[in-house]
Amino acid sequence: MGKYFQPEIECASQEQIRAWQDERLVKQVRHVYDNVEMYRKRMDEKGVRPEDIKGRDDLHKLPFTTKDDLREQYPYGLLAKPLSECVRIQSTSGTTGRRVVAFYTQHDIDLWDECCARAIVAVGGTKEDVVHVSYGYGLFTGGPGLNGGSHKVGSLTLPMSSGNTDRQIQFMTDLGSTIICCTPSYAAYLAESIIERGLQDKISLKAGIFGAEAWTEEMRHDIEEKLGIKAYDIYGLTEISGPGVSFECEAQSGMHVNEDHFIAEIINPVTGEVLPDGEKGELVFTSITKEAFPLLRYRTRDICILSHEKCPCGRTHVKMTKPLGRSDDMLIVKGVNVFPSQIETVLLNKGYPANYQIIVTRVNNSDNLEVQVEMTPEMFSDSISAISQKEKELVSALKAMLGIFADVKLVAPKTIARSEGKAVRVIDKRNLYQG
Ligand code: DLL
Repeated sequence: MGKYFQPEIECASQEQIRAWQDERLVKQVRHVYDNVEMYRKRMDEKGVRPEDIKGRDDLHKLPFTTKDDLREQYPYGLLAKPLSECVRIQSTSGTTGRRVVAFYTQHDIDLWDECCARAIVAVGGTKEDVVHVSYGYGLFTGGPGLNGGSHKVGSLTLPMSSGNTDRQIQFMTDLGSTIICCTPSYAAYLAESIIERGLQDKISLKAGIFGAEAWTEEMRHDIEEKLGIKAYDIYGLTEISGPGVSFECEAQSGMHVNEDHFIAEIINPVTGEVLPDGEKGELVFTSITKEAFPLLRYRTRDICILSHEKCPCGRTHVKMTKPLGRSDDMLIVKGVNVFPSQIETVLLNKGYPANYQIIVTRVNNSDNLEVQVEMTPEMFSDSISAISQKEKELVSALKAMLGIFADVKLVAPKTIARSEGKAVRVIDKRNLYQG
């Protein structure tokens, strides 16, 4: 049996978890009905009164929330507490450039930190550990989330943020980092960089907490072998708090959802019907303890399977598989959420036709985004230097929209294959989703 951060919660009986969920859901529904106009309207339209929700069994009566709702309500529409009680925002990119902004009270930060602390303790973290956080800090939730969790555990926290690999490795060797938190692709890159420098013997890592993007079992084995560590998965999303919505334990076979804070459901993405354990569908979360930004039945678009099977680690909270795909077209490139519609908006605004293709590859564990765009016949007759100037303009417009570099190639008119049905806009050669 492993160690737990909050054993009485993490190993509570199913009945106890259920009782917490029933009680907290009733309170939460009242809170959002009284404070968020969108939910009040939606519930009124469905003819659902807050008092109709007596517990988890009534969850299906509540309306869903989507990323579009978050965009439309930007920035304050879904806020359920006065702004004066909020202490933080975090954010992620939206579909057409509008960002999604999530708000936190101090209570919300505390519960998020606790969820991340559970994840750190589950991989063996204690106050004796040196937790090296190489997720980005800032609006992205990765850095702040694991940082907060590490403080709760009492570990020495290195707020490295991402990038500057030489400095990462220097701190890692000088300060004896024992737990590394970053994206799996960065972990793989770090591993290679450590090997290249011949520093394998100088590092003291024992475990890694990797998430924010899809990764395969092969990648897990590769990282484990190269760094000589155990590699654990962690899942989360800004809308629901950030990393730590669920986390892997020593069994390394799916992630325990922190069910005392988030109720997980799997639905058929087309019909919205709730599916039983073991069936594959879209993961939906209801946050039952958050104050500032509580969402009802938020559709994550991640395709997963839930399981209540007994876990050897002793935790009783439901397990979710790694995301097995998306029910929308969102890509995660270099850890950044990218929607094809964002790219299309840039192209159309700049006067290009909607004939384009987005090609994502992974070279040396680093993602590469290429956008091929057809020129108009007029552009095609331009000089090579004029064309390369146009490519540069598109690179910077895309950088402004997405926040990451995309390689742009302008191609001759009518060279991108036309499709008879749905246009094939995205070619993702990474094969990250399994199952
Ligand atoms: O990526 C939060 C996070 C930070 C999770 C650090 C884990 C570690 P967003 O930027 O809002 O938040 O992106 C959320 O990323 O809906 C999934 O599609 C994807 N995702 C997150 N974790 C995993 C994972 C953070 N372990 C979106 N495996 C989610 C696969 C993941 N996909």
